[in-house]
Amino acid sequence: MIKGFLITCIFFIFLLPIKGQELNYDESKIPPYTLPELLVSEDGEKITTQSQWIEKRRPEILSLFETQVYGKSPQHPKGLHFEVLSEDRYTLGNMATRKEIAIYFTEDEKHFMTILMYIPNKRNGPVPLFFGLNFKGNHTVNEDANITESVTRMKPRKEGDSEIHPGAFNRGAESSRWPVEILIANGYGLATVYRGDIDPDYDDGFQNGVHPLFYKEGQTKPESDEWGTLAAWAWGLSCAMDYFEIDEDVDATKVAVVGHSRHGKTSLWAGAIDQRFAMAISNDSGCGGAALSRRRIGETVNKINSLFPHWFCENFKKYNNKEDELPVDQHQLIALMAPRPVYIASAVEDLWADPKGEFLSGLYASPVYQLFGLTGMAVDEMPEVDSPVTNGYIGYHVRTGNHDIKLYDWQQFVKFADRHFK
Ligand code: GTR
Repeated sequence: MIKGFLITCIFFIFLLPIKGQELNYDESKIPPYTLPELLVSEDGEKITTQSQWIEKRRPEILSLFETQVYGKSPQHPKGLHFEVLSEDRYTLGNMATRKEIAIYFTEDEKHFMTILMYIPNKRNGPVPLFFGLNFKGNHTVNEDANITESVTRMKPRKEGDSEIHPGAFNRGAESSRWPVEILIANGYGLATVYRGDIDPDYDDGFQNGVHPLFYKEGQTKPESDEWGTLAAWAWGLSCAMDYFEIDEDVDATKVAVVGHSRHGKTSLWAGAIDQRFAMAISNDSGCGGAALSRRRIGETVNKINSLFPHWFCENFKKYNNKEDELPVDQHQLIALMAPRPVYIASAVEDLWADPKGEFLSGLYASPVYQLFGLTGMAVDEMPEVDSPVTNGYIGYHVRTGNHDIKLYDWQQFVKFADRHFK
């Protein structure tokens, strides 16, 4: 653990500058920038009504994010089907029912992801749900010994090694990030999927994961404007929505898609491509998530594309060190949620993710909510640490501490969901 941390520090301190990627953490060194217009369409028309936004401007912005940032995803496959693999009514001290559901992407059932779901036993009908990806496998989310262990898939350590690492992570290893019992006690269900079920998180030229299922004849990797790994993850979450719509225990009109860090980027993109998600929550999502790219503080487009060449579409690399040429910025991604509620969470020590840039995206997305007669961000200035802003449809907090998703974050998400779902 400590060894891993030290290696990461050494990596960031030494290797990045060597690659010519200077780190800036100084507000005063942010170059002047102009954000792309939110409410002026490509042909110069001013967007002043909801219908202009819905019919004209939103599709333009969505399409730019699709072709220039995350990449276009295919339709849900024809073979998409589901199977409830297990159901246990007496889990978490008899407070919850645990279900595991296979979401098969193909008719032949060779490619699937497994949803782990907890539903409160005390309920009067279908329940609202928090839903998001986990990093290390479904079995790491809770100590519950009966969760089926995910097949953990990671970069092979050396040539010839397998990408499958059995037993790589202990049961409950990530439980601090998933306060299941608290969600259940508050009347919410929780559903989660291991990201590696959809696409393992390393650059293998898109040979594993779901991408090859959609290659046209002769195609060996996505086109420049087609999906990278983040888009594949978001697409997988969207496929799960098809299942939630038929699960009688779930209120599919109240599903909040939630994610930390790279999964926070994913939850925002999932909320953009699939408007059935009633809320999106991004925790410490940073560059390519809630943070404005043009601020170039902490992680930049060039850095993220070098460290994680598989996350975005190939076209996004055109903007390495050329943020001003990006036809969009991340406030427009937040705006794609409108009029649905969205929550942005930051951590004050997480300078790599640019907390201020995360706040500003929410602030600058707010004019779209006004078109719907709603308040987006309810303040104009970044709030103090640990002082959540939750009056509007764009919630925000910056919490004490480091890059992580903690109980404090979840407590704010529950309060925000209570306001909008109950
Ligand atoms: C970092 C990456 C961030 C963030 C984070 C995470 O290394 O630079 O953009 O996504 O990983 O997902 O934990």
